[in-house]
Amino acid sequence: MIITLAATVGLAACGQKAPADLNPVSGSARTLQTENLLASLKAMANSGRYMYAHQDDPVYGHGWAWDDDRSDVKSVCGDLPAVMGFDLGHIELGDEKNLDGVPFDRIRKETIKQYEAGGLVTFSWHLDNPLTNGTAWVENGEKAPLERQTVSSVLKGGDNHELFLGWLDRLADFMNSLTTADGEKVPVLFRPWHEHTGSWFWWGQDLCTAEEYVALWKLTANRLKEKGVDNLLYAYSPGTENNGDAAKYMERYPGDDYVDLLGLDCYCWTEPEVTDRYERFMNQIDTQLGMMAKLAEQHQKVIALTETGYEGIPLEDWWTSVLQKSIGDHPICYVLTWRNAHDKDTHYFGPWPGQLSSDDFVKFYQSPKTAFLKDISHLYQ
Ligand code: BMA
Repeated sequence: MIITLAATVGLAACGQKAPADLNPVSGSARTLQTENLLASLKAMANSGRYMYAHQDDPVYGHGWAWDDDRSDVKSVCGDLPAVMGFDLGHIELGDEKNLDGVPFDRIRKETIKQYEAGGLVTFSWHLDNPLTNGTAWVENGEKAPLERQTVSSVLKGGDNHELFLGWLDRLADFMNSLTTADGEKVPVLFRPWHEHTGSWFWWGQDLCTAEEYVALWKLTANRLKEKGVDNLLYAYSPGTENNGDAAKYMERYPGDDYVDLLGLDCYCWTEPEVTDRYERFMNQIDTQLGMMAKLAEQHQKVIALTETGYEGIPLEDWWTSVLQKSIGDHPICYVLTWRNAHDKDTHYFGPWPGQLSSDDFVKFYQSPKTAFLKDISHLYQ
C-alpha cells in the first residue's frame, strides 16, 4: 500500500513537470525542483492522502532539546513527519538564533536533510516590529497607535522602508543559502504574514488596511525575487475569522501570481468556558476546508491545514476522532501541528512517548489517509 501510493504521487508529479520559466511569482525562472514540488503537492491532494507536519520536530521536543536524530513523533510512531515547520523570526535582525532559540545554522541543516530525504520544509516568520522594536505580537491591545502605523512605515515612502528592505535582504540571504553539497537549491514553502485576519500581529486585520497588507506581501515577494530567491512556494494562511465566507477569506489575497497554496490556521479550543469545543472545531474545519477546496479549484491552487492543534492534547483519541474526522475527504496536501516546547511543560501540540493521546497518534499514523516521511517518494522529481 505504502509503495503503491508513493509511486502514484511520484509519477503524477513527474507527469506534471512544469518548465522552469513558468514562475508565477517572479515572471523569471523558479527552479525546476520548486515547480516539481508544487506539482507533487497537487498530486498529493488529489491522491486522497495528506502529509503530517510538525513544527520544530527534529530540533527539540517535550523534555529534550538540541539532540541530533531525535524526534518526538518518531519516538511515538517510528517515522518522521513528511513536512517539517520552522520559524524564521529574528533572521531579519541578523541573529544567530530564532525567537525560540533555534540556531539558523541548525534550521538550514535540517532543511537540507529533509529535502534529501524527499520531504518538505515550511517556514513561518514571526518577525519583530520594525517601528516599535517590539515582537511580532501587538502588545498594547487597542492602544496600539505605533503598531497601527507599522505596515505603512515599511512600504515605499515610509520612514522604515530602507530598514525593512535590509530585513528582507537578510531573509533572502538565508533562502539563497539553502543549498545541498552539490549546489542544488532547496525548495521550501514560505508562509509569511500569517493569521492576518486576526489582530494579534502587527500585520493583522485592525492594524493595516487591505491595500497595505497586499502591498506588504508584494513588496516581500518582489524583493526576494530581485535578490535571486527562486526556490520558494508561497502559502496564504488566514485564521478562521471569515466563518466560511469565501469573499472574506479572499479579502486580503495578494493575487494568483503571488500565492501557490491556500491555507488555514485553526486551533481546537482550550478555554475552559468552551463546552462544545470538539463540535465547534470540527464544524469549523469542515466548513473552511470545503470553501477553500472550491477556491483552490477556481484559482488552480492547492490547500493545506497550515496550523492546527490542541494544546496539551487532553483527549485520548483526539487524532482520529477529532482531527482526522474533521479533515474527512477534503483534499488537503498536509496538516501541521504546532511545536512541542522543551521549556514549557504544557505547551505541546504533537505526541510524545507516554502522552495521553500517543496510542491514538499511532492509529493516525497507520491510517491509509496520512503520509509520513517513509511514505512519500521524493517530492522534487
Ligand atoms: C507561538 C508559541 C510561542 C512561539 C511562537 C513562535 O505560537 O509557540 O511560544 O514563540 O509561536 O514559534
